[in-house]
Amino acid sequence: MVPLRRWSSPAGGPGGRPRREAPAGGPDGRPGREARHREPLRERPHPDEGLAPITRVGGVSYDLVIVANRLPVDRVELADGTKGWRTSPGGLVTAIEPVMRANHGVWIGWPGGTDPELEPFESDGMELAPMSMSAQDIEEFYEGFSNGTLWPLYHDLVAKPEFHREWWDSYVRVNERFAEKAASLAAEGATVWVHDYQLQLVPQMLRTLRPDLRIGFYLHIPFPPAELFQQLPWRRQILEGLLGADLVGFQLPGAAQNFVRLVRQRVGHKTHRDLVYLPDGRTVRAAPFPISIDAAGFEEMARSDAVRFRSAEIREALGRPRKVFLGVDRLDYTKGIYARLRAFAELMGEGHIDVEDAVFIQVAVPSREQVEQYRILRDEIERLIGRINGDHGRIGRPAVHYLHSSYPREEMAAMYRAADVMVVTPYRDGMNLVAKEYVACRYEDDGALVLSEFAGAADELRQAWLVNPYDINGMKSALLEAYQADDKEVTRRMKAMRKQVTQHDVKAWAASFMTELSDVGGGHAKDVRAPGGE
Ligand code: GDG
Repeated sequence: MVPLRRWSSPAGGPGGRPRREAPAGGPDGRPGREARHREPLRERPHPDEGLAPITRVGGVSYDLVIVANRLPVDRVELADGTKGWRTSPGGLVTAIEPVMRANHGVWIGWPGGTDPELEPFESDGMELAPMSMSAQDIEEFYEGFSNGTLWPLYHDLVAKPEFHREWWDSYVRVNERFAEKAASLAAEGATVWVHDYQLQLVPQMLRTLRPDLRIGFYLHIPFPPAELFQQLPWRRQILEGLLGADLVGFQLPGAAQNFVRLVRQRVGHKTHRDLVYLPDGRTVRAAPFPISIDAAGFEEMARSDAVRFRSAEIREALGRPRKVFLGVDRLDYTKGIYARLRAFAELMGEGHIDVEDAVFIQVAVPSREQVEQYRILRDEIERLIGRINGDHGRIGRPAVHYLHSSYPREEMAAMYRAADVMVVTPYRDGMNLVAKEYVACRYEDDGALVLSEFAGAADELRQAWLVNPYDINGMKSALLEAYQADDKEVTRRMKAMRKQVTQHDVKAWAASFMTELSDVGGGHAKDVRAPGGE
């Protein structure tokens, strides 16, 4: 296996249970080769001493309030037993951090674990307000309703959603607490931006508490078609919760249309195109805002000496294969990791790809480890990789290099730089930032992207080798084509994709959402029906 350095695991992962502590350096516990002569690419948790509590004058509050399930930092236990903070990975963090810094707002969210509620504090120039979660909240609100009901339901039933009334009750309670916290921190007439499926009731709850606020909501995952959404016993409450916002943002136009259609059918409000007219005179807009990345930041990182050096070192450690395939995903059943590895293995089995020629690096970032389905998925993937390496590997040359860990951004950039073929094959994905990050790092216009049609990113990255992840043969053909494509073809495609990603970066995404949010809302003079719905 490649001695990639791990990002030291937090003592309390989501759910407050200990995660496997990762050794520094190589997976065997010895320092990686590079670690002996160079400062490792690693993020370190910082202890509490560095944190300044925010001084609020007379209960002063914020003009911009971000409300998300997670804070951009995790509460972790340090080696000496004291508590500290560590920047956490994830799509939302990557996207929101620059917006927060530019606007100097406050971010409300859960730092992981079950510590009691802490005072707001400043970290890395960002003001953060931690929310507490009890073990019951984690089990019923987070692992239960959010990840056991909504996540599979919103991802095309890739897994079977479970409906439990006590999970729903917990979802309502936690949403209420988030809404109350936001109401207490927002200045008069402030803008509040609520994020994602865990907090869909917050907009309406917050509007009831603070009618003066301008409220935006953004859904990072897909919004399902009516045929699936209507299975949800609490469908109407969710729709009404979202309608508390002035602007409801989605990744893709289809999701916004699904929402408007459901509001018309299930709540009975009058709608016209992307607008919903409420009986109280408010107008709500539902529109697509495809999220992106800090493209310039990724490119700069990829160009840095440290990352270039590290990327060469990775290829060297892999045994200098001619081609490197790469997958980087949270270990989630929506991401299609199993199917892509099977496709790769079949190509090896059929002699199209030789292990002396090509290897696959699969990074599987630990995720939702307390949820049964995720543990089963991990076992299945690890069994498959064992079989692939047993069948196709040679001494010192495994076919698949599997890394179950998370890494600092620089290490990710080094992997993106080291990879000739990036393989992103989710069954369903709101956007998929990994695909865009890969493109941003390929500043030499090389590198092939194999991308699922069912990732939101496929709408923009049309020049990728697009695949249906349910079609293993189709996926094999695309992998092979990408592997064999000549440089000219690869460059033509990558150039076009780079143009798209650099021109539509996360700054543009946030700016367009904020601009729309400041434009919408207010009254209408429509004669609307009182909600009848169902
Ligand atoms: C949700 C939606 C939507 C991953 N491992 C590490 C790490 N990451 C970063 C990646 C990327 C992000 O996490 C993952 O984002 P994705 O978009 O690929 O997927 P989700 O986590 O499922 O995100 C998704 C997204 O929200 C944003 O709206 O695109 O559809 O499902 O940025 O780089 N970062 C670091 N170390 C890791 O080990 N530092």
